[in-house]
Amino acid sequence: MADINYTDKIPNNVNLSEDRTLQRALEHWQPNYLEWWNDMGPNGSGQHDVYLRTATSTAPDGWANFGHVKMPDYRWGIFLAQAQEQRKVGFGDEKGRDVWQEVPGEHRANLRRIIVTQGDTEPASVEQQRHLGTTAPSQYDLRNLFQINVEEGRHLWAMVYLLQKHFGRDGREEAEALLERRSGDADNPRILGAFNEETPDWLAFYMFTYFTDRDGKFQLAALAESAFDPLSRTTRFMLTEEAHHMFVGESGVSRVIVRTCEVMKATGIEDPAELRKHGVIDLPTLQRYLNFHYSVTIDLFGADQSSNAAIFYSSGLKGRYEESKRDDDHILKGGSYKILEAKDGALVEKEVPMLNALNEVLRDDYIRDSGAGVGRWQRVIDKAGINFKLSVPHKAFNRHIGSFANIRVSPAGQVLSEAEWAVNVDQWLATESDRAYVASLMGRVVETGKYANWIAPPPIGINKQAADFEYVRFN
Ligand code: BYC
Repeated sequence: MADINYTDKIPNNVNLSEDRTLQRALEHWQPNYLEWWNDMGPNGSGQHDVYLRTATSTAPDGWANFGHVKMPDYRWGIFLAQAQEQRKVGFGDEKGRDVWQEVPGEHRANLRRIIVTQGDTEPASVEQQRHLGTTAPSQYDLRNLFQINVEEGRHLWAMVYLLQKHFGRDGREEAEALLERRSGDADNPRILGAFNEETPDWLAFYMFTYFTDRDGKFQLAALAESAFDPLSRTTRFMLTEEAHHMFVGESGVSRVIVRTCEVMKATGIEDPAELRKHGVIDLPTLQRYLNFHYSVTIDLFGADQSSNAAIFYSSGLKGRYEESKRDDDHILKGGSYKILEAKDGALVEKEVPMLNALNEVLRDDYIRDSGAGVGRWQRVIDKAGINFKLSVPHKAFNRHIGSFANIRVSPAGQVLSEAEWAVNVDQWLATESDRAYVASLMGRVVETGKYANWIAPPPIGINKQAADFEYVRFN
């Protein structure tokens, strides 16, 4: 069923009205979700009419409908991609067998853990971005923020659906707990590190949506391979929404660079302190933000050697990125993979069993993919004729998960002493003064078609709207 039923209280394409128990459980959860949205969702936005995209169908060509919506009235629901007939398990010990429509008892705990971890990131990101609406650089950007927020809310619904339909009482308890944890809370934090960091300003927001939402792309793609078919179908549809989030990040950073380069060229100034007097974000500060978001995000792939990852793969719960395009046996027993470890003050390669290195395999796929956008940002700088090289730091830089967690490594990949790190860290990671400067630029721009001084307008509007389109009616 590709078309979504919007006449039910909870929009869905899973025939919800035929499963009364599930419907009741979800209708019980719905007001708690709305209460969470009102408490932790976008600050002060309850009266705005926002030009949002709503899914109407999960068919590849027909799912978007644009119109002004009050966000608390957004129709969050349950949308699964269409089932693939005769789908077979594509990897692991059960390769070639029919996929599962129900959770096998022996995999229940691991599947629940994966779904909860995925689900936890969604409300976390909304909480992290909660206050950004009050400093949006334009209506266009504000609309994009809200679009991302409502979709992350829907991604929470996607995971809650799986928990409530397939995990009985435990699932219902986990669904409640997803509304109780809070990003950055000392007592009840979100599960993964990056989702407890702050997103204090719009440069951080664009970096987050470029880098951290891309972790979403890779993790969701790995889950889309799952033998548990409902998880595969729901993550496949989530991936279509994720693409827009990464676009907002990539184009956002790009527009910051365009504006900075414009001012650098017009004034001939290269010195960051002097440039700041013109109210734009200097490129070294942008690089330091990049270093932070990149390193925090690659931590999200977990430890470089992980028996969890091996179990998830062999039991068919979580595959690799683009599993079916890979030319191997999709079982991986006996294979090996090279990871890095620190030895005698240097980083050296070490061969480990492939199955245990699957977190690292996914991280390396991510690293390749995320570098491409950084290359496109570099081209903006080169085209402006400015002599500055952006780069992604070495994968051992500023890590807190895995074998690099307890060592200090420079962005170039040199193992450092604690003292060497301390002397240089302010050149590599955004300092308090960088953040205070960026915060000082964050004024709210509400006029239609106007943009803050530190960012260039987008080349084209959302849904090809004209430059002066009213994306948000503030009422
Ligand atoms: N922070 O054996 P390991 C998205 C824990 S983003 C804190 O490597 P595993 C989105 C780990 O839990 C995509 N703790 O673990 C983006 C384990 O704990 P226990 C989110 C961490 O399980 C933007 C221990 O360390 N989806 O959608 O192999 C906006 C040992 O580690 C972290 C998923 O992540 C960390 N960074 O790998 C909105 C997919 N990393 O058992 C949304 C589901 C590890 O010792 N999750 N630990 O208590 C998974 O597949 C896996 O849980 C992970 C971790 C890959 C995350």
